[in-house]
Amino acid sequence: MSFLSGFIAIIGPPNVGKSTLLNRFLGQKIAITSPKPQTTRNRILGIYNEDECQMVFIDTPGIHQTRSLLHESMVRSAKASLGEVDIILLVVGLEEPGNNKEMNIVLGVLKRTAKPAILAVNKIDLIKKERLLPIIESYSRLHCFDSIIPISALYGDGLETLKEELKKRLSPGPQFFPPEMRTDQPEEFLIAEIIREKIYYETREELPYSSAVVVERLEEDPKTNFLTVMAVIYVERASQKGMIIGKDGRMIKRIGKSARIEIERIFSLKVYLELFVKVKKRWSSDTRSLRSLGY
Ligand SMILES: Nc1nc2c(ncn2[C@@H]2O[C@H](COP(=O)(O)OP(=O)(O)OP(=O)(O)O)[C@@H](O)[C@H]2O)c(=O)[nH]1
Ligand SMILES: [Mg+2]
Repeated sequence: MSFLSGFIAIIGPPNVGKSTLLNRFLGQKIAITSPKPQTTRNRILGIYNEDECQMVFIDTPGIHQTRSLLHESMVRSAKASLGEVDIILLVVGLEEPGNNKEMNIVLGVLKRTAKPAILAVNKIDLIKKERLLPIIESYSRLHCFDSIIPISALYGDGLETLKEELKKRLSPGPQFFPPEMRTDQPEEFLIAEIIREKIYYETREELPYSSAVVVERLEEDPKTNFLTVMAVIYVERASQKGMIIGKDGRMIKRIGKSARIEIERIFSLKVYLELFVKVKKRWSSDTRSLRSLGY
């Protein structure tokens, strides 16, 4: 039998568990996740390998009504990913699609492609089976999906079935990436993302959305097994800088500590993490700033 491969875009509204699903598929954290919407800002590539197949997943920012240039660039990158793939994996939560504006945008995008589309209804651990059926029915009325699979990305239910459905739709093709490769993102990006994830968990209101992180220095000392990381958290206003630092520096210490612990675990190295906070005025609505921050 020939080798099978394909590119799969994971798309959907914000906060439905797309990145959680990617991590679960790969058995490794590639994409950050959080209970707040609009966590993912870039397309994140994750490579899944078996002896006879390779699936290249592209996790995307949640599609939503845009409010800023940053959001526009996020939604654009989600939509653009559809052009690059063979299969579309639409992930939704448990809300009835009904009058949900975001869902209508997503379905509109889907209708414009002729690619096979699988629907994964996620977070089924949160409801009783009887309540699931009407949700599945309403989705099946909205689009002709190739398959609809209820899953729990968090606990793993349904993921084997979903994987089989995806495998069935792969085509004979090459191994696009070497089998030991999990992602194409540089270490600096993953580390910056982990710091950003901690900001999503530790801070409130507009702060997560006004923060961007850039790793400016990354140095590994093979003799001591120490990884030195210097990163800058950019915010949009001076008042936000104060909030990220917190009283007596407590907030930035909390963010730094939880990020350091996770970076140490992922890289199996001791980490020295130094965080700086800088103001880049209104970066989320300025094209040049967005570009310089990687959006
Ligand atoms: N109960 C439950 N929670 C889940 C499940 N999958 C994801 N979550 C939670 O849902 C929240 C959002 O998950 P993400 O993976 O960040 O969602 P996303 O779709 O990537 O979100 P954006 O990147 O903002 O578009 C997190 O708090 C997850 O822990 C699930 O199967 N069950
Ligand atoms: Mg995400």
